[in-house]
Amino acid sequence: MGLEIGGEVERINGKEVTYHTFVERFMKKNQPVVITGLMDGWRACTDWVMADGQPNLQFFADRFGKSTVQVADCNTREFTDQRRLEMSVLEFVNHWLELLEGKGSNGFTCSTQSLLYLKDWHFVKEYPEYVAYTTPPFFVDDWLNLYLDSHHMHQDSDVHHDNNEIKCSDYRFVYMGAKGTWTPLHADVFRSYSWSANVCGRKRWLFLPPSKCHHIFDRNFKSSVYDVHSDVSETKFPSFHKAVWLECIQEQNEIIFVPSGWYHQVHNLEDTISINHNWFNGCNLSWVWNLLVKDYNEAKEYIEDIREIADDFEGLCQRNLAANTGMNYYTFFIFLTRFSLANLMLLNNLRNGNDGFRSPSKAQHLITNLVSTRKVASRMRSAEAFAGKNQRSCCSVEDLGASSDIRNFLEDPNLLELCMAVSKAYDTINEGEGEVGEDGSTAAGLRDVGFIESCGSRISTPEDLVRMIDGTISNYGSSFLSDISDAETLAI
Ligand SMILES: O=C(O)CCC(=O)C(=O)O
Repeated sequence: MGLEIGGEVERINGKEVTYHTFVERFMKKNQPVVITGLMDGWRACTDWVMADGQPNLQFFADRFGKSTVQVADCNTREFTDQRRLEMSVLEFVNHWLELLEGKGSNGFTCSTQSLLYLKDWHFVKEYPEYVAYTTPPFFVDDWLNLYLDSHHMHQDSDVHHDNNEIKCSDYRFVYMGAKGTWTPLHADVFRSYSWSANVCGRKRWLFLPPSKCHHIFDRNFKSSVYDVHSDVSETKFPSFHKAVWLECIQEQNEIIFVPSGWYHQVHNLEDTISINHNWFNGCNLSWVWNLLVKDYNEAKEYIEDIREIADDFEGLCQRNLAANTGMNYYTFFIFLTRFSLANLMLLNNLRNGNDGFRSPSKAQHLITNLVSTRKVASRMRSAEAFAGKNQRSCCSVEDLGASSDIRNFLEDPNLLELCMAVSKAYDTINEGEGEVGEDGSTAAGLRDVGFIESCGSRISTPEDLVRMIDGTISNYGSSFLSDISDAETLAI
């Protein structure tokens, strides 16, 4: 039985839409969109593509051949994903070239050859000096990658070990696959947004909005359909036939914005190379927390029968959550704390600037971030994980900062690095909007944080974080905040 396609993804010209409009129409409304006009001048678009539009495989072999990458075998399912192999880029390219040579004159490949798809290559981390592209301004408010550029998500040695070093290093990827390679049905990690840019080739995307995702789950909401084009069992997935899909054919030089929680399956219609980032920010932060709560409840239910005999049941749930989901309540909380501090330091710096309040949009942005962080932190307050008796699991030595003096956070040079990166990102956005660029954030200015310390000496729980945000914001006084509308929504 075929799929019911209910419509197509909207298309816009990225040059004709402002950042503000993009946020309102697509990020906040959580709607997918295909965007043209944002890939001009990318080095990837020349170096990686031959004159006839085909991938320049020889370039990859020569320049990046030694890199070790993850490759999915598209013909073999392993649990909820395709089987992954590890190989060098050179081996991957050679396999691809063999596939091309093995093609008959009719264009079909020999059926015994496996269909390999290079995925999740942390290209930017591995080749920082080779600037393949610049992130379009619509996507630079990326808390996830900004944070991971200066911090590890996991301090806990259980989760953070050398093997994970590259795997957890960032969420900026290159994908490369021959015609026919594909990605099974899924929603993105952390329920993040993603954007995916086609450097060459074409992709077919099928989307299902979050409100309709129950159609692709089994009766118990435990497993979801793997391949929408396979013979999906009606007994197992009783309402799958009711799903109505949104379709999109993404051409070369087009970028697709994938909103939070939308299930999607993707097929490469031609030999394709794409660049892909996952990210979240103030607009979809609550999606991340909702997912953590859902996955935590599942992790807890799974080991409920050993609750009585476990020394540290909560700690065990949190370790399992981190292993399965990539984050747990504590890592997310530390992330929120650091990110809020960076926002507060930048805000303070803007207020203290000698040249006055030069960047109102930037201040507005920082406040909006704090508002959304406060909302999530406020919901986190009731979590058992932060109750007094469970603080021990949270405050392991490695979870530096969580239990510590606020000074530990503030004196960490990585926090300063995060501040600078956030500042630069918001300057980029504001420049695009025609506002004056850099606000002149300096390390010395950012370190002037007495106002934050005055709000309490420790941030160990979401309650402390909420108090710090409220306290420092109110510290600014109404004159500073008078033209920043979001500040009002902080009032409790
Ligand atoms: O391009 C692909 O094969 C998959 C990309 C994807 O799933 C995503 O960007 O979320």
